[in-house]
Amino acid sequence: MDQSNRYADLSLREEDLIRGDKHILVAYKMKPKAGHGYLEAAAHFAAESSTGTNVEVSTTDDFTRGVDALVYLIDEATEEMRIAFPLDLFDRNITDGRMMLVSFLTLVIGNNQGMGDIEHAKIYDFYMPRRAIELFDGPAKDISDLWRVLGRPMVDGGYIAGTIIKPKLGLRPEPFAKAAYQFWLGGDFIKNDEPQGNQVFCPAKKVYPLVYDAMKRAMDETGDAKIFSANITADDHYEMLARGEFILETFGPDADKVAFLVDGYVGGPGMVTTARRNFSNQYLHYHRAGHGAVTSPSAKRGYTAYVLAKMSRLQGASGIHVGTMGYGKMEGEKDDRAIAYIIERDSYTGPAYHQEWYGMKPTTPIISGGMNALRLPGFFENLGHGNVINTAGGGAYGHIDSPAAGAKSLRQAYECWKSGADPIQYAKEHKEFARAFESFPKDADTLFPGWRDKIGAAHR
Ligand code: CAP
Ligand code: MG
Repeated sequence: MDQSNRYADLSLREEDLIRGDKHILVAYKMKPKAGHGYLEAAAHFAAESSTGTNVEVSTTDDFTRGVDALVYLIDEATEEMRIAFPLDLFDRNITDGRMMLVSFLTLVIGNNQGMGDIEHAKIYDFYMPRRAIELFDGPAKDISDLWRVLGRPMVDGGYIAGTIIKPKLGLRPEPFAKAAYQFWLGGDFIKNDEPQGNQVFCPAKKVYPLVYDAMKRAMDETGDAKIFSANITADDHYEMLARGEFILETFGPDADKVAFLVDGYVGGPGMVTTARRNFSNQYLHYHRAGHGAVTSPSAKRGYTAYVLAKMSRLQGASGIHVGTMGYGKMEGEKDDRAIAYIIERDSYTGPAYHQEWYGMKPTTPIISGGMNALRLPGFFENLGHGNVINTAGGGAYGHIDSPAAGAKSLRQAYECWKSGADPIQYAKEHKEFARAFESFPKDADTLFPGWRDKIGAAHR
């Protein structure tokens, strides 16, 4: 059934929709199944994403039609489809009237995934009007709260050198805490790896007291504050509360040095909001493990990593993993810096829409995935700044001298870039950075050909 006379209005102008402040706009790459007209398929897509189905129903009235989602732009040649969703379509909390991300997802990327007349559709950008920005929680804490704890300037406080306790699983409490202590002798920030929680061989109630003890010893020995990002991911709301409360009680007077990690993609919006609203005094660290299923460039459905990061800021992520922009081990490219810019700036023009955030706190770009000291200078040059959290697992625990040396090599890489120094020259004067070349020789050969001779025997 062709519903384009109801669910499409190509006369609508995007600037008018934006000025009207009553619509969420969504930009898709959409391809209809063979044999289906583009506008017809797009209109059906909008119907299924708002007030309709595949046939007219007798119960529709004029008010219903007033909240139809409307296709307002198509370009079959580029598979471009843009839809305007009336703000009133979206579900609101009965508790406090706020908006919820799950309603956004279930409408704009719900039933329309897998329709019989759609080959595929993927969101690559969306626009939130001011009223929607006002109605989402946004972050409670941001990187400035971490800079405060670390004794840094509250603006441009710079690079936070972090790691992930590796191996990913398999450490019992004592070796786990020892690994944390060893890194903290040189670094700032440690996170649980995304699957680490309360495994039978490493019970939370045994390991976190030991981690806190390691933190205190490292702080005493270095004179610097340290931060731990503890995983409170769980299916059950009350389990999350139990984990968070235990961790805060354990870290007691140093609970301000604890961030809470949530595996936000696999856990879903409810889990993120449980953390955001029940522990709003803690930095909310959003790990996106699993996101590649929909965000990978090879995925034709779902949404992009840019969209995921933008949604996480609305939900209140203090920081989210944004990838390594082609410098690490995960999929990515230099232009992925847009994923950092949309979450850290108050105003940014993305691939389809300009977005103002009206003072909503920024979400920190968290850089992780195969990073080490050698890869960082190029990364910072591409991004243009170092106001990020970097968690390097292999890059710290794979350093041939020690995790502390690995941590120091990460910071030295940042200082090298910030000073504009030549990495080879910098390596001659900074042992841990030089030893990163020996630790990751394949990277060194690729990034700094002839490095052995150039650095010389200084730090063999
Ligand atoms: C990195 C990591 C992170 C990935 C996630 C891992 O470890 O801990 O989970 O970075 O990817 O398990 O692979 P390494 P992303 O530092 O040892 O690679 O940050 O892109 O979401
Ligand atoms: Mg991990």
